Amino acid sequence: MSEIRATHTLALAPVIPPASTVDGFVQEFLNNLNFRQGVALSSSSQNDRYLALAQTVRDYLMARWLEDQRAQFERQSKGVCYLSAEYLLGRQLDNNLLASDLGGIAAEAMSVCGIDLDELRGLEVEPGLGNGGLGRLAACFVDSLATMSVPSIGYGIRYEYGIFRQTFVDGQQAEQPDQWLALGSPWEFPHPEAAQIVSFGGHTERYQDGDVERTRWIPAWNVQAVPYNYMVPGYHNGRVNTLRLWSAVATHAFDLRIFNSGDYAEAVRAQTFASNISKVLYPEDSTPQGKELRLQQQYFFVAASVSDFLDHHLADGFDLTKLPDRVIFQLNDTHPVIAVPELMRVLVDVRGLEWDAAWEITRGCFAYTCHTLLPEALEEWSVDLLGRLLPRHLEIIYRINEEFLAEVRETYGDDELRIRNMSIIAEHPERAIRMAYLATVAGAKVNGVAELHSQLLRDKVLPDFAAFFPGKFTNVTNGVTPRRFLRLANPGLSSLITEAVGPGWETDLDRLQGLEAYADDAGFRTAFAEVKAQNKVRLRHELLARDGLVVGEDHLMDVMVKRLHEYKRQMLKVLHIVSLYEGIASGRVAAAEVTPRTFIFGAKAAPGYAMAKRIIHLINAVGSVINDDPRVEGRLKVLFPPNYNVTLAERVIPAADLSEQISLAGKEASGTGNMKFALNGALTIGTDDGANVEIRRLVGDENFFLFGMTEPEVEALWSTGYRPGEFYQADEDLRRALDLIASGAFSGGDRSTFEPVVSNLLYDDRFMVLADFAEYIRAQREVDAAYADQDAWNRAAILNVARCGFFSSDRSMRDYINGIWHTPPAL
Ligand code: 9GP
Repeated sequence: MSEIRATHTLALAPVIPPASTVDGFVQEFLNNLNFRQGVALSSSSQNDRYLALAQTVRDYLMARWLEDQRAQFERQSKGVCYLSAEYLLGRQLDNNLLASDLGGIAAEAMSVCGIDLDELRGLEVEPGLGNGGLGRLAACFVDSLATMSVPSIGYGIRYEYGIFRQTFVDGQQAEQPDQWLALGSPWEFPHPEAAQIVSFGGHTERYQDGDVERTRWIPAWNVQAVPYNYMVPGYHNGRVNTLRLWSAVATHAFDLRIFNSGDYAEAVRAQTFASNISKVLYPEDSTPQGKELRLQQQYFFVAASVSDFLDHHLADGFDLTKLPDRVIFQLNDTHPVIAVPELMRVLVDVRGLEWDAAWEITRGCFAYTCHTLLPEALEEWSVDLLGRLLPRHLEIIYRINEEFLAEVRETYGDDELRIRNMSIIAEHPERAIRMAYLATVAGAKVNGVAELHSQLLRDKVLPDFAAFFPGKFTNVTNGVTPRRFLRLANPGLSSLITEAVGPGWETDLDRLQGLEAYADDAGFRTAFAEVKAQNKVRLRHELLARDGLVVGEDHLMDVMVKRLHEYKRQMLKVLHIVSLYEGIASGRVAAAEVTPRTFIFGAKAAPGYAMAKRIIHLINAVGSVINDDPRVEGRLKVLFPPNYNVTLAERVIPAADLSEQISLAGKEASGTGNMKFALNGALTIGTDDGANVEIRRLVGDENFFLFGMTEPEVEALWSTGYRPGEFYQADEDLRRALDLIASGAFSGGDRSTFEPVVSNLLYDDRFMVLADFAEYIRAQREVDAAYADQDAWNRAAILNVARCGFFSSDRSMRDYINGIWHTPPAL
């Protein structure tokens, strides 16, 4: 970076942070309020105060941040560039106060100024730059990298509008734009002077460079990628890493000549085109949509990131053949995979390397994480589209494929079927680039995100590649940051843990094992139960204030929060609720016999995913009938707060008793919500899927409610021909529940409203809800029985916490470092 290279003596002067005292904090806060916000304390708005507070926290972190950037550049040791199209960051203020250990001082300072810190906290709009698990994982990983002092930089997109804001209109999902930037964004640092140019379209041409024939790309249009830097502070280690998100703007603001002629729309056409690229996050987490713009987004951010790294992070005269010793670009799912041909293009066309040397470098610089098992989520780009948008990249991909298939031929001979199966170019239904294949061929390592997922990836999704590249495939089970999801989200439990096992567990989560001994301590169990009860009260207040929803008092808190997708099987949960309701309403079951439960849902559906939206509608419809029916009063409650996000997760998870992880086996790659719940002392009811398998193994069968088919059983049932109607006929509870929905009982008597949901289950049921229903109900009865013995339940919950230290994202990072990145230990 040019500012780092400056040699003027003043440039070497240390950056002095404000004094770490209440007075120092107050002074800095008032300075920011006066000189940056331009207001006096007496006349400042709450928003001014929030912004000044955020600026003050930044000021404390600044010296370390600048020092870390300088040191990283000077050391030139191997670092990680994490390429991710999504970062679901959550609120920054509390996290940054916690990391920098300024919480106490800030609270006192605010009270000196007559300000309620909690009120300011509530003003922050979280940057929702991700859809769900994938984006939140990336946010956990950058937190861990900073906490473990690993030289790294996260690259992504600064979407002007993040994941849509969900509202319900008559129980149906409506999507509103997420205007997270509207009231100012104090955590970012724009650097327009460091913009990169990113090109699109046009054609390629050959030319002679001395004896060598070379290719150049003559693009049709360019946009500027403007970086916005975010601080990523490590926890109590004085380290501050960088997240660099790119925003697209036109290379020329507008055409003054056309503007003056009166054609205003045409005059700003380029500006509109460019800004569209980073306008909005695609609200999809499983199927590619809005194809062209999405590919533009992907190329936009990886091209800017690769150039940024090569131009600004390498020492002068850096020998590019050593690049694999200097950087690893981690590809977070297929979204950034176009970085592979981009690096090849830069090395060959721009830096003048020979193809073979460039390929050697490229193969050493990338690693690929796959996050899915759904074939529709493995992106493919039509050759036509990719060739139009990135003609040079298409040529490069063709050559990579040609050389790769030649190697395959050398091993297997002319086994055309195998060659067709392994080709990076799919031929049907249209010619398309299989991005997962490209990533697998180029990546030094390919990993799945839980043991079962990695095994299925090897055996089912990419078996030919696993055979061809022995040793390339590996597993890194996901993790979550204990700082945000335990320390911040659950202060009560955190204090209890610290009292029991001592300080330091936040960065060494295996120490939670020390809680094992306390599971048999009656006093500790009581204290643990008290914390859970307080967390429920906190949630009660939150949902009342946020959405006017009333949580049942002394209820088992049964929670299913995650994206709405058929494979996750929110429908199974609905059928359980309807079945309980039907039992009481019909008089067959006495209300007093049913464990009082509040069911909490949180879920956004992709706007184009009709079935998912119908299921949301159904959940709300079931909720409004049940919540109004005096026959189940005090027994059943169904709450669906809209717009589930990280901020709400931090309230819901610590209050949960039961964590619903009920996907069809073989469909959920890992899940990370499952880890957050277990760490916060909820018991899981779950299938043998994703990371549930590892959670169950660690917490013990007796502390986990397992149900449902295993993945091989699912496969076996499919192959013999699955007929959901047979399960419907065979199970009276199931029939009653489905019939009640079909009868219009939840739609004012209108049978047509939920008919598509019912018939989808009866005649298709791709995710085998009906096949697992009976087992699920059986497991839920076990839950009721277990919950009746509160003391035993608390013991099991404590053991869940004690045995889940493995699921720290710090451990995931260690696995990446040791098995994939080989970055040197932190200094
Ligand atoms: O669906 C997976 C989820 O199981 C996993 O926990 C998460 C993080 O690895 O990634 C999700 N995948 C996607 O969102 C798209 O591939």
